[in-house]
Amino acid sequence: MGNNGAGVAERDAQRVFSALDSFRIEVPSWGFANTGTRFGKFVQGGAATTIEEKFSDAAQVNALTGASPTVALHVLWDLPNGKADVAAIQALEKKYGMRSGSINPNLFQSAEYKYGSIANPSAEIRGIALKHLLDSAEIGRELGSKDLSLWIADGSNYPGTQSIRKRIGWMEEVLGAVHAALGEDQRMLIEYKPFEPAFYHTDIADWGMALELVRRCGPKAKVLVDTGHHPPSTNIEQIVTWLLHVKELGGFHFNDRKYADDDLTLGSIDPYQVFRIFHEILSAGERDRADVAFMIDQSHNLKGKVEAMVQTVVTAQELYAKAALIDQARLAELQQECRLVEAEECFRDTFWHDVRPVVREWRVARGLPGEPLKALAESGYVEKITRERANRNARSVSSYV
Ligand code: LRH
Ligand code: MN
Repeated sequence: MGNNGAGVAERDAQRVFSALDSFRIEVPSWGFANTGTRFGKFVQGGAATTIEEKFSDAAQVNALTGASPTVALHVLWDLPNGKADVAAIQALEKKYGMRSGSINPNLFQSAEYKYGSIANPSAEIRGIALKHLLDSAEIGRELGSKDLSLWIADGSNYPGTQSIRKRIGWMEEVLGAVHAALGEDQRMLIEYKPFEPAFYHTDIADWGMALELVRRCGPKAKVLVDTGHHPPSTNIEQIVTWLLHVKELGGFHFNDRKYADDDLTLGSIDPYQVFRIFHEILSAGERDRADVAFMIDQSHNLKGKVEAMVQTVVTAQELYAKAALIDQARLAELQQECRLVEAEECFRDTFWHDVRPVVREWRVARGLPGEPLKALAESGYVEKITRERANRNARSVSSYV
């Protein structure tokens, strides 16, 4: 990344342009809604409540960044009437020029899932969970969406209260049935999480458990890595590299955290971590990374929701551009010869490099605003939605209990 003249700059600009031309990251519908913690919710007047408002906000983010044409849907939150809501979603896709992304079933909020959903000791309740998963897969097929994204909150709060062993068997049974029902080019992504809402054991707690379940399900099942779902100081890029190596990496839920599953905005706490993850992806080669889905999974409890989402996509684009500038050939040489400091400098050099000017050039060259956040502020969009939605949002409850 030396500064020896225009040649290098031109070559690097090309690498950033081609990296950003292929970079896509999906936004979550729930990232635009009023969310909080168990200690309360700070209601925002402009927050989205209806699925139309979520599509409108997602379309605004895509119009400003050129990188987020799909919006992830959470079934019970966005299609409360299930398959009957598909036509309405298709109409919104047309109206806002967006596509439905991953379909996320809700197997965690209903009373019947107190002791679990697909791992519940009651066969009747496992049946209810399976039906919701099959309905969600059907919704995905009708919307032409590729990924059924499964997060299973199941677990227990006290040792001895549940058979961890039996629950594994029950999960395999249900997940196997879902895999068998998937459409031709549909996938199921299995997300792991170490704890919360369960605080003693979680049935799918880490990448090893998710990987084993994926392998037992079949070729259409892949592992989903939520960057917030690891014990502190976990080397997430090493897990990513393993999953790429065994060709079982399906995608990511990107966010950031300081302590637990804080769902903070990507790169706000540890941008170098995202850079290291993107490096493993980019050094994995075209074919291996072709089907790795990038998605955002955040809840914006304090930041303005649309601003936070634009900021997140912009940060992801900048970190991806930096990682695309790593001189992979030189790095491999230095690594092979164990020239540690030179290798680290070669690796880190682009992380220090300010890619914002060349990313701005890419935006303008693609007919996008050079500064998305500035363009959002100048558009008056947030003021407009706040005027339109404030009365309704003022009625929404903020307390937890
Ligand atoms: C669980 C999770 C999951 C989503 C939810 C909104 O923590 O990461 O991916 O269903 O957040
Ligand atoms: Mn997630």
